[in-house]
Amino acid sequence: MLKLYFAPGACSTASHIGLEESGAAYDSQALSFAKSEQRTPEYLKVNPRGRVPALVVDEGTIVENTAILDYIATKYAPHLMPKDPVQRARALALMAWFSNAVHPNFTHIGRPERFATDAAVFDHLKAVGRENFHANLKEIDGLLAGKTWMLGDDFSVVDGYALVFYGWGKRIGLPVAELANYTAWKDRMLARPAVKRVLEREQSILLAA
Ligand SMILES: N[C@@H](CCC(=O)N[C@@H](CS)C(=O)NCC(=O)O)C(=O)O
Repeated sequence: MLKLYFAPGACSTASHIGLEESGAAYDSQALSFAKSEQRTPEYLKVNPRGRVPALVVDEGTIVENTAILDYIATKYAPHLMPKDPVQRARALALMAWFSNAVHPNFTHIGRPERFATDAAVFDHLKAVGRENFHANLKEIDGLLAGKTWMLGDDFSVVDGYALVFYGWGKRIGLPVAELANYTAWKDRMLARPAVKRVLEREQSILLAA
């Protein structure tokens, strides 16, 4: 049996959507960051880094959205990743970029103390993070031009990951509605029953007006 550990509204929404779209049976547990539940001794046994998502499978625990999403597609839902090697490499490249650039830019806004010890530079780090994150959202908007889904005609696990950042942009008050391609794609995402179920379970800001 699979078990997903997630936090509502966190980057783990990507894996949550991937699992729900895959149709695989899974159990899940929500952790509250407000209560620091990602740092309890019980959870640190699951993921010693104290981060979500973590997916417990028969053989142990898988962490990192990119790895979890690739695992889900490979094992349960091959239609959620491209079969062609070049297209598959492009899907992985997008998820790697989400993980190593887009997500850390957002982290600068909420957790500047992770990038500097001098509190005098925190406001600067927040401002630069916000600017860089906004630029990333604009780049995603450009990538979606003329496409139905992130990779083109076929929905994939990359789509669930891209939705995380639209929600975060909305949360911090960036003018996401101005991003025409990204917003139209977000509306297509919200029309998918599996996506809607996950967002309702997580009480996502994406469902608010
Ligand atoms: N690159 C990792 C990032 C994991 C990560 O940083 N998750 C955040 C939530 S978005 C977390 O668990 N934060 C808890 C904390 O920092 O205490 C992935 O994609 O899985």
